[in-house]
Amino acid sequence: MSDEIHDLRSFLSVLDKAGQLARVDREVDPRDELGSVLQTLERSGGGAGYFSKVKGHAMPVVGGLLGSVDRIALALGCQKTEIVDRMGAALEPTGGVKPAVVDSAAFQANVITKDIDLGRLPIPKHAPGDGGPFITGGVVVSRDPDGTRQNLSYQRMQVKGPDKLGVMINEWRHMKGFLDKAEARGQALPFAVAIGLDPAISIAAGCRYDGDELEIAGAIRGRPVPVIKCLTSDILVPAEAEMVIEAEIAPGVREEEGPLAEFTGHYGAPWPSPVARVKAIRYRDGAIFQTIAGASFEHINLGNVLPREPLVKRFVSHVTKNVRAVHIPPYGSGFMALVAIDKVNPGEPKNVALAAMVAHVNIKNVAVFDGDVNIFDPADVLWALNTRVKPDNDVFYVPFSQGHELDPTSDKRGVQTKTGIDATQKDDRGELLQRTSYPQVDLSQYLK
Ligand SMILES: Cc1cc2nc3c(=O)[nH]c(=O)nc-3n(C[C@H](O)[C@H](O)[C@H](O)COP(=O)(O)O)c2cc1C
Ligand SMILES: [Mn+2]
Repeated sequence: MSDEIHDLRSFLSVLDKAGQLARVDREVDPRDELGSVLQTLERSGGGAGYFSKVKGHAMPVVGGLLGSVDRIALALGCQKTEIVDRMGAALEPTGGVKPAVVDSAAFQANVITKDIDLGRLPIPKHAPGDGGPFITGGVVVSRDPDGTRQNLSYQRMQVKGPDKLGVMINEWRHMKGFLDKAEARGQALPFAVAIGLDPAISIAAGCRYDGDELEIAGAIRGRPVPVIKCLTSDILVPAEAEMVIEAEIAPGVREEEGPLAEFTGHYGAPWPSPVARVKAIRYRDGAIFQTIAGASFEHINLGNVLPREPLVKRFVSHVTKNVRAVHIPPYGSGFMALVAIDKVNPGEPKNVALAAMVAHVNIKNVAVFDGDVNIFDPADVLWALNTRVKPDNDVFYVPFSQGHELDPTSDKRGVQTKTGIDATQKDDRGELLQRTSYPQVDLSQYLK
């Protein structure tokens, strides 16, 4: 299946065939309406959204593509249970597949370098409290001013004028290192935004990797990502993108940017962010604009779930040989890890919880289950938490440990309390307790 996917359009047709694309043909306002439709689709188990009529624009918009485990499995061409190991393999530094430079791209069909007007693009204002329209689903391609190393990342961009963007770059991002170097020399930092992509590239961009994340996308697909040089810099961008925006950050300038719905499910505060000028926009004929609603499961899957589940699996595998499944549920904003094990020793679940807590700084709460619990089903998770946990024995805290600054329970430096929960069945009652379970039937045989 994954062989079929090489760009956005081929992924959309895979989603459509699988009944995972919700086509919205009614006119939808990109301001405050499109984001609500996306979020409603996601929370009701609907498909990704394809908006054919966006008010004031000829260009269609898609969003929510990687908002569910089913669609992530389709994107990776694997079973749902294989996602963690597929990502683990793709993130192995030795497994990277370098991109290959090509000499033409479909987005060369339409080129704008004069009278740039971002208002002509269907850039949504997603959540009601967002500070304005933001490019959120674009993958930023930047380059170390000292060399040839490229980097992929998500840096949301607020539209601040016809050719002006506010670019949010956290302190610890690779792109921040590039910007610091450029600014120290009084130089501008060029970058490109690739929009409308093979989901392997979207997934790679959310990963932290000490190299060019295009190599992760290549590893996912098992072949090089075709790339082509920008018009205004030497940056190499994915050649099969729907659209490429080229821009440049002015050195030393900061202006207020935000707020935007954050992965924590809260609005972030406005922030003094760098400012960029757009120099070129190119797009394919019939280009489709891709977006990600802030605080959506898609946002959390890309930034907090897919890159980190392999880390949790690796860390817990150090303390037990009996890992059945690992999951960072998007509804926990990336702060919770769930682990299912076939328990051998009574103390094993707590060691597993401790290991998961240090796999990534954001992991705050860890619950460890028996192998019969489906940790991908919130109903099963809550059932086990309520019927297999004796809090005085089974819950422990690690106060004053390091978490993420944006976690609303942490202090300004990210110091918070981590919680471990042994939600496995305890031996002293085990023989009395047989879990009820009804065989699952094929409902299509009953509902005609
Ligand atoms: C939808 C989405 C939006 C994001 N927005 C920002 C942002 O505005 N600023 C930021 O610094 N990181 C943001 N992130 C996080 C990082 O860009 C991203 O996870 C990436 O791994 C960072 O790349 P790096 O490790 O190469 O620095 C966002 C992540 C996602 C998935
Ligand atoms: Mn990086």
